[in-house]
Amino acid sequence: MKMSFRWYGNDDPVTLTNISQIPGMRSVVSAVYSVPVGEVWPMEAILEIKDSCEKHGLIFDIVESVPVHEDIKLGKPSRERYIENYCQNIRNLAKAGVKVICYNFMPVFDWLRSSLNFENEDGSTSLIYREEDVLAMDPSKGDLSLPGWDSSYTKESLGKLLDEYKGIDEEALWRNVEYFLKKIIPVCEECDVKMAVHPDDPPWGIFGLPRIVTTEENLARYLALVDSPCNGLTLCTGSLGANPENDLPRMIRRFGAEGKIPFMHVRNIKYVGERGFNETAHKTECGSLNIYEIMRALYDVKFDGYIRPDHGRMIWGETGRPGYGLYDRALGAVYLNGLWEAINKENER
Ligand code: DNO
Repeated sequence: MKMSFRWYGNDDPVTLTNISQIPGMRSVVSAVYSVPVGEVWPMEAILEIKDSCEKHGLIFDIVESVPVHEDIKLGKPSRERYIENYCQNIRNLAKAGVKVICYNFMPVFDWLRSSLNFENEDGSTSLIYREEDVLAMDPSKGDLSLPGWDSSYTKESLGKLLDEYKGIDEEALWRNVEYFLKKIIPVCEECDVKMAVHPDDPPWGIFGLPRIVTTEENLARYLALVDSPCNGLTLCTGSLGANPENDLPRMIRRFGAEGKIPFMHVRNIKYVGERGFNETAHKTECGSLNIYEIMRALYDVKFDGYIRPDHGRMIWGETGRPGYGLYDRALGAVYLNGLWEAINKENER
């Protein structure tokens, strides 16, 4: 198991020095943020991240994310150029020593939350999701003030994009992702890079947009589109776990045994009503997910991929990027490493 930590580059209030001081930290999960979606990342920018990490005794060998241009998800003719660029990014990243690339195939929106600073009883703040609050907004009317949402879309461009998706149902999205994977996975095989698709968050369709990376059945279908060790998953417990019917340890045992989980995102959530949850501290007792059983399942499939503590709360007065502060994620990393050590030692006896 390779412990890692997400870093948003030089603008991140969390520094590489901070990250290097977390016990057991190995890799940095990062990306080139200065290049528009769909374009090629300059080699110098990739190497700059690598060098900065190495100066801090850390390794840059996993990327989150190389975003997929909407034209690829929509299956437009212009996808050819964006897929070619995507392949070039894979080649460039491989040259710099990157082994795993995380990405998602969610139309228009990445993860959705209804609040980024819900105040918990102990004074910490969390990201939360309440479906009714999200659905009360109408993105096509520009009535969208979702936190974390890409504000680079203007009202008009968002409306236009949503219109384009009117012709895209789940099956069309499946076809478009298959087309994409068939082009990029052979390049990954040549360069020895694994793709790790991130599940949809939350794992169900929203605003009438299709979402397909949602359930065990769909994950299996996704992997079967191109059966290759390079076509894998980012198994995100908080995203998939938002649907209580998703049995996370079972998914880990199934897909982990097939060697199809190059990357784990581990966090806990507490269910609040139907289609609602609060993000909590990582510890099992703090939420609805059994983090011990998740780590145990990883141990049982001899997991040797990358793992990172996902979203933390804001604690101890920290301010910064919601979900991505230093303190609670560092506690999460240490907790996960602690569980891992205990499970390993117990089983070596
Ligand atoms: C949220 C993240 C996601 C993830 C992308 C992967 O905190 O887990 O934004 O990075 O979906 O492409």
